[in-house]
Amino acid sequence: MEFNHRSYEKGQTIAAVATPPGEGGIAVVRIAGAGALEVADQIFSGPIQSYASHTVHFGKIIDMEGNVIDEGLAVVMKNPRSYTGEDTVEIHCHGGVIITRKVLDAALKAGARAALPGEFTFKAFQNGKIDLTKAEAVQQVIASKSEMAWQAAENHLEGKLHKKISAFQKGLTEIAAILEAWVDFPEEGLEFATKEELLKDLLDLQTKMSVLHRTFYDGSALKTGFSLCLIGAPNVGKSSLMNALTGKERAIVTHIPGTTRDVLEEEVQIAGLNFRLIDTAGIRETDEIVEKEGIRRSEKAAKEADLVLVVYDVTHPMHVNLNLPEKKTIAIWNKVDLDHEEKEQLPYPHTVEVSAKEGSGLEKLKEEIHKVIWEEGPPSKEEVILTSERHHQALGNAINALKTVSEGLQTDLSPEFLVSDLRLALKELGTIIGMNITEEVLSAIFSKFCVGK
Ligand SMILES: Nc1nc2c(ncn2[C@@H]2O[C@H](COP(=O)(O)OP(=O)(O)OP(=O)(O)O)[C@@H](O)[C@H]2O)c(=O)[nH]1
Ligand SMILES: [Mg+2]
Repeated sequence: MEFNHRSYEKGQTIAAVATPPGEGGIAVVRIAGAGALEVADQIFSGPIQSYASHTVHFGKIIDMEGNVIDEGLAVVMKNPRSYTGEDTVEIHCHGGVIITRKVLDAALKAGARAALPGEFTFKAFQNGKIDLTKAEAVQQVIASKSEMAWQAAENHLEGKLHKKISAFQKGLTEIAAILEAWVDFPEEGLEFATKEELLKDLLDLQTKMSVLHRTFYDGSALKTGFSLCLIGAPNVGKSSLMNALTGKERAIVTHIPGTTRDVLEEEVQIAGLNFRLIDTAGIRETDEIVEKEGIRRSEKAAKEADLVLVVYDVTHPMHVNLNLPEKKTIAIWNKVDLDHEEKEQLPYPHTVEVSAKEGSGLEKLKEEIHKVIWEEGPPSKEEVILTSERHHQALGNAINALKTVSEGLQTDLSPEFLVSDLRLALKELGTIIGMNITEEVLSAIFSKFCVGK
């Protein structure tokens, strides 16, 4: 459904199922808006409107025809002390598909409107309960697939990104004020600071902003995860390794070379990160048409992967001709549980010995993956990392505008121009936290949310 927040009028009462569809212990139907208490009152056995805020009540949930749907709890939160800042009632019923639909239907018949995706969070943003960086973080926290992606989103939710952006804004506003005074009283020159001091402060801020800007490389990787491709000659144990790393019997394993014909994928968590682990057909010379196509796909998968694990059998060292980039390749000697001769030196800087069969060496392999991914060390838990393309772009625009200012300052450009570029940088920073933002951008942000959040 297209989310057009213009259709939402302040104070309208909305309702949605806030828990995922399917069977569960309980489900929650959320009602928020000026009429939330009235709506809930009509479908709950107790006098909701007379309950104190932040209290929980047991009762029957009843449809508009007076039929009992279920029994459950009503949680009452009165404005402004709720997520959205408006009156809110959450009805906890049994987690069944039919029950939750009936409870939601009852709320809609009692006067609520079906909530659009992200509309509760949109209300929270519009009512000033949270700024835009936090609103965006809400969805990211929900969508996080790995420990590290969650940590990055959680930092935004705690307001750390907002704090950083605000600090940049404050610094730039001070510089802008001095430059503006210079525009107004040119004959008095720069009264409150020398040009050198001003330039130093400006470059200092520019550097800090650039540091944050660069974190987007890590941030986007955290968000989307990494692809990890197993490649090698037939029968070396790629599929066995896929199964050992995922803890599932995902791929067929046999002693027959050429068992895997297609590209298989499975998500796996390694060292707090989300990986798409890809198993491929063994590479060899063949005229067999299906296998040939499988090998073509293997090579393509390896080329596109963030990281390649090239697997060798210690008992039959056999080289495959692949042009793998050294930096993103880890070589694996597999089957070290079997008797074998002295191993030769492989042309890759990262080499690990494992036995997919016995599970030995897997921890070392995970450590090596971690090392190769985070060449310069992983981000610390506290580090604020940009994860949104929108933030990355706005910060980049702000930095570019500042570059024009610092260059202009050095070449004695007229202060009017400097002020105007500085204002531009401030405006770009403002959009990150939701100032002067267009309706289209807001719609795009909130339409990615789930319904009920
Ligand atoms: N002893 C021992 N046998 C292994 C090990 N890993 C795999 N094997 C055996 O080697 C054979 C091939 O394993 P697979 O995992 O199917 O190898 P593959 O690389 O996926 O082979 P293709 O799909 O044909 O390219 C099977 O008989 C496995 O049981 C290991 O670490 N030790
Ligand atoms: Mg296989």
